[in-house]
Amino acid sequence: MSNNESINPAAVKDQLLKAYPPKVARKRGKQIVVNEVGGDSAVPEIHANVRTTPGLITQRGCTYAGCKGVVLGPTRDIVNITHGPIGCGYYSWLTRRNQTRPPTEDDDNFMTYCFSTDMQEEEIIFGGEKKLKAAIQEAFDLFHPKAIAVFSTCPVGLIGDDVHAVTREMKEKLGINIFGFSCEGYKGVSQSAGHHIANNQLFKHVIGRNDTPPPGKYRINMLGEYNIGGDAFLIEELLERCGITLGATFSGNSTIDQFEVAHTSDLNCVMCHRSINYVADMIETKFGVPWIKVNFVGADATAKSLRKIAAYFEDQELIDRTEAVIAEEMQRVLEAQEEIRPRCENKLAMLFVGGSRAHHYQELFKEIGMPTIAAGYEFAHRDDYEGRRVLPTIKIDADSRNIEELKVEPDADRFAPRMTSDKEERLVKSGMPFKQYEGMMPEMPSDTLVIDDISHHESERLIDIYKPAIFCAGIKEKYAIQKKGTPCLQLHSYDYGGPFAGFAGAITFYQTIDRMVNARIWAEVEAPWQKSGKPTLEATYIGD
Ligand code: CFM
Repeated sequence: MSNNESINPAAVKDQLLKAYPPKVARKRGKQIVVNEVGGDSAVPEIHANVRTTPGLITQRGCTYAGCKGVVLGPTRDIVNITHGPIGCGYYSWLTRRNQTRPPTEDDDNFMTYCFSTDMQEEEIIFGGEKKLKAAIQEAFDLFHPKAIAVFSTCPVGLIGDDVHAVTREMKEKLGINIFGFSCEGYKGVSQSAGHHIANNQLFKHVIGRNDTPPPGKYRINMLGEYNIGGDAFLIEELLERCGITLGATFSGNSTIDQFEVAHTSDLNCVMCHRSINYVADMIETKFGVPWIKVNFVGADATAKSLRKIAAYFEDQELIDRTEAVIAEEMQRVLEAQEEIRPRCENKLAMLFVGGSRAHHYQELFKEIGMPTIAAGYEFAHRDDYEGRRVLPTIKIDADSRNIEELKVEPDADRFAPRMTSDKEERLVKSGMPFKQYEGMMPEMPSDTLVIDDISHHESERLIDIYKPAIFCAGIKEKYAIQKKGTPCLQLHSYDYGGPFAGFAGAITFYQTIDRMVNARIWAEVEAPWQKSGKPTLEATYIGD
């Protein structure tokens, strides 16, 4: 462990900013915050969801990635066609992280295919709509899918192809659900804009198309669980053991049929607040389904989330069954913690990931005694850092105005409040956190560093200063970090490990971290001649 107690976080911030020209330092200065948790969990304001300064190496992805790769990617029976150059489709073909389990071999699963219009120079010059129509027709003829979605890449927006006109025309012609997304990579400041665009279209074109509720007494949806490395499989199994029916997951291990009936469930549980809080809000307004924030990353968090769900339905049998599952699982979890904690305790973690995991994974580190000394999101908004309480004070800028905000009204026939006002009052009084998310910062100790959209330079300096035992990030950062002698766990794909959700996943995580932070190999990354400053081999030319 480094002597982090003697490190002054404000001085670290100055160190990080020192290399920048004054204008850049001023902007980054507002995105690097020394956390300070006051009374009533008040935290300092952070600058977030703003454009990355050109020239800085960011961890971020693009809007298309957020829409196609993240939100729609894990749904197995929609043919997702990328309208654009082949690279965009290929690099968002996430077969490793997006797992799915069709119930039978005859069920559609298109996730093993990569569909693209493969735009060439000719289409960039003369337009690509004809090629897009042909691609939709070809996919229809080959697969007869229930639905086809079309995703716009940067050149599509630049040349002005109208994907919505094409999808409308083809929907009429082929008689299946076909819809498009204006999710050009440049459309927003990050993949966050892509989530919003994806969710708007799913809400307009898919959710609510089938009013027949599937069987099940206690029916919920999981929102913002993308089945990375198989996480959703573990969550599904847990819910089933407790007696809770999962109507739809947006969108890990999902199908379009599940999306279409999602509005008939009785509760929405939000895992990743950043990517999907819009859907939770819209379903509530239109159909009357309330939502709560849950977290299935971390054993304690999993237990807490299951208890919240069971409490919502106010059925003693369900509550008892849930408690029995928790008790059984926690025994194994505590045994694993006891074994691993002494080897990991007080080793420092840093997490710089996406828009929710930098928060959720702190839970797992805490459970084996590892403090998170610095954390941040790539693209989250202020509410993900500071909590939803700041929503009314977030300024809308030109970039966020660029993304459509749907006006949603209660449905004239189908709006059905799921609770009587008595029940709601009772639950709220007992602490049921409807429509709440406290954010990451109130749960981090004071004097930790919170950094939005961290740059490569800042990551390197942080590692030099704190010498963390582990740094969690993604594939773009992984090898640069490891070359500095610090192990890096990818939290976007779990490298080749995981799943990490629920109780069984927590144990796998403890074991993974134990192996990584206690491997002696990291001390050997520096070569002998780098350590001594002198060459270890000398040679003299002796001539012939
Ligand atoms: Fe939500 Fe995600 Fe994340 Fe995200 Fe992502 Fe992701 Fe992520 Mo990578 S939706 S914000 S855009 S939890 S792809 S499944 S791992 S950056 S922290």
